[in-house]
Amino acid sequence: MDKTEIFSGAEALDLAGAWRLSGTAEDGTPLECEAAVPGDVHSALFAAGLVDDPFWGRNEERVQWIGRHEWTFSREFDVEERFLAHACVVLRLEDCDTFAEVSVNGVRVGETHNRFRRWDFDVRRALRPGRNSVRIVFGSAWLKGDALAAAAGRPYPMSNSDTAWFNNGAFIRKPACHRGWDWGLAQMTTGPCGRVALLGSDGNRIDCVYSVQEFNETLSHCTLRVFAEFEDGRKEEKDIEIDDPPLWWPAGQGPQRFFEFEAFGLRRRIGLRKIEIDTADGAVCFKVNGRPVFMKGANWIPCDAFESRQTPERYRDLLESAAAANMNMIRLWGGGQFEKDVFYDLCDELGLLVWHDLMFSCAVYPADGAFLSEIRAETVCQLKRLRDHACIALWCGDNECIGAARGWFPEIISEAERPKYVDECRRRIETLGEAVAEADPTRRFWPSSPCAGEADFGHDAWHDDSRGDMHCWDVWAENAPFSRYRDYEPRFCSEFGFQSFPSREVAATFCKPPPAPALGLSCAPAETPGPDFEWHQKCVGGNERIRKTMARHFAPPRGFAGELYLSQVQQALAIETAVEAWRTLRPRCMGTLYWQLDDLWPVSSWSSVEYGGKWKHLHYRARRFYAPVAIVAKPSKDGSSVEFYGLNDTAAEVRSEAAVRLVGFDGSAVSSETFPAVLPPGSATLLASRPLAAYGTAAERPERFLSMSLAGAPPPTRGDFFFAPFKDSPVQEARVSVEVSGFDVAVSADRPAFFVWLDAPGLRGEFSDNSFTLLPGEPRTVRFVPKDPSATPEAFARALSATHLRENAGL
Ligand code: BMA
Repeated sequence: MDKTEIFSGAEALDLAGAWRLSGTAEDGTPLECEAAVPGDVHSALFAAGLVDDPFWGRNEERVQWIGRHEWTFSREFDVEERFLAHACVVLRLEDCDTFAEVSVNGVRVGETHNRFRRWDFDVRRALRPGRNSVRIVFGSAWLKGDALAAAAGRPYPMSNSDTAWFNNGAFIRKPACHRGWDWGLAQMTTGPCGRVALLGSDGNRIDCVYSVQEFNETLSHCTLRVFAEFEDGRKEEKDIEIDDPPLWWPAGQGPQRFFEFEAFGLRRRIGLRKIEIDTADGAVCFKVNGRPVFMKGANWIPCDAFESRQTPERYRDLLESAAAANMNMIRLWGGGQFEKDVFYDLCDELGLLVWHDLMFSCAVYPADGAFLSEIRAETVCQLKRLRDHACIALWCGDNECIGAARGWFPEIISEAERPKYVDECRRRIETLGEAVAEADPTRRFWPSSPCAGEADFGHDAWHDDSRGDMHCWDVWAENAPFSRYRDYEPRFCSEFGFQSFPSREVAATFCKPPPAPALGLSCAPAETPGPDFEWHQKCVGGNERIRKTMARHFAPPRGFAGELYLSQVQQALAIETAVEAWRTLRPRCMGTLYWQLDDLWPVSSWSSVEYGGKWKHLHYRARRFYAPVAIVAKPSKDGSSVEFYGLNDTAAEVRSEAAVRLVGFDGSAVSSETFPAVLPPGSATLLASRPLAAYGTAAERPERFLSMSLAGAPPPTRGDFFFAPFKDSPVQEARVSVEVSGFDVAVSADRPAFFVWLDAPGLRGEFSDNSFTLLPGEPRTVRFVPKDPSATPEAFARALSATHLRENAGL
């Protein structure tokens, strides 16, 4: 979408560029440096060499003082006399974080107290021809939050950061995760993080343009009603009639076409599509252009703790990775931020629908009149900005706040007080619902994620899989086996996740990892990764959970490298177990969004893409378990047989043949069978069911596994099924050979090799496949697609390594 309209009807003077930052160091001595605007104080201090890298080691603790200080951003600029002839001149601030006093030439022109609103201050009389100055003094949101909390009379706790220093995030309208989260460092940053510009106008400035798409029943005609709101409060409308509208589809369903038009002197490009959500009988079924679509995706958190590094390239890299993994939906999670325009532009372009939380998360929030009118204004402002994006599928009131109000913080909130919090939660959600109805009546408002349905406060949406969207955390948070996922039959699972360690390459960016052990050696004491590594785990007990889970599944890890590798393998196994099981439930289940896509710093976390963009095992396997056409095996409910399902998310019937081979861990072919696979459009089909006994006795089965494939269907369509944990199976020493030619790698193995992992540390890019099973006599060629144009085949050949399960588990 073309966003120049915010300047339309107005002459703009962009104040982006080099500003001065001044404040005081930790010991109170004055401090000054250059600061890029848009930007934040942490980025500026780090760029100027005034603080150590907060990402390295345990430096995070040493930079906390920054969030408790006051910071001034200032600059000078020239204004021509002609510009001052405009009847109206405003100073516009976007993403201004958070509490700021703004003055021009020493004259106070306004103050801000909410990052999520756009601020326009009348500066015409404060400006003069020639040299001018602007000063933005940012107070500490941390201290402000503490003061508001002290005045509130009742506690308003926020959860999901056991290591946070600041705990009053509920009172301040800035990204909640700035205080730290169970995957994020605490970096209570501040600054003019978005656009700063002067706009001169004469009554014709368009404040926003948005539209309503009205389709006839067959979608062969669309009336596009385009509205413009002007600075003086005028509102105008223009209708555009479109025959045979070019439809926009989510990825995997059809092309992402756009309609271009001109209205009110602006050129716009939007995706035309009809989006509905069928919630009958507890369902959560997104229908696009009349077609039910199974939502496959992940949760999004802000892509960097440093605002200055939230660049268009980073957004593109991550969202392209999501689309490449066959995702069609991203959940923009409520503890982060309303995203930059580029995020939504890319989601439009790539066909990624957005489940859009409003910015509330894991907390009880106040609901006094001032707070409610503030969040109402913020919601109206953001929705008018964003509503023309085809990608946005719904507005959701918050993340996990119904649960927080109903039952969290028992040590802080007494049972007697509880109803007040639930009532405040209801009032906040009602206010948000009204704001959505006012600013974007074209979309559904979903009260909270998870929740059992519209305005339903009475259910435990974490464990009730009968209605609404569900957050399924038993496996990670309650240590349940991966098979627990199969016990649930969610209508839509918007969160479930399992953590892993980062790769060695990423770990090396924040600590000194121990040297890789020679193969065949066990973990020596010197290989313990140390406190810097542990610091980069923000979920209390997280590393212990990762290591204990390993003991359930695998022979002991070989050294630190083995631990890193196995942690990523088991994360992939966990999520694959869930997604495969839930996709077979279609149409009862119509969506799975795992937690989480990305990281905002290098850390052990639930992400499938590491900080910096490197894909973990999980992301490669997501590309397979989210494939539009796939074959999946899962145990029957009573555990006595294996069921084979064909999955088809495309709009066309697939006629294929399924092949199932029973293979010994030594590579021997035990038996095989084929059966027809006729997969109707948009379906999960039970193709066959076989008693376990068909695959051997209870003693024999752990020595074998199933390898499945679908013939003729678009790749990748292979899958495995294991009868026992790997540690109980005779996983063999296998020799995996690689032959490199350019960026092509021919890989082969003399014995079955599992979770074969190709890696080219130091080179950015992805393999066409990775984390796969390799059978003897079935070599494969995969291709590395470098992201840096300067990457050479020679550098690739030097960097390339291959490993697999047996090399990492088992002494
Ligand atoms: C969910 C999210 C996040 C959190 C994640 C992992 O509840 O909403 O708050 O990071 O779990 O604990």
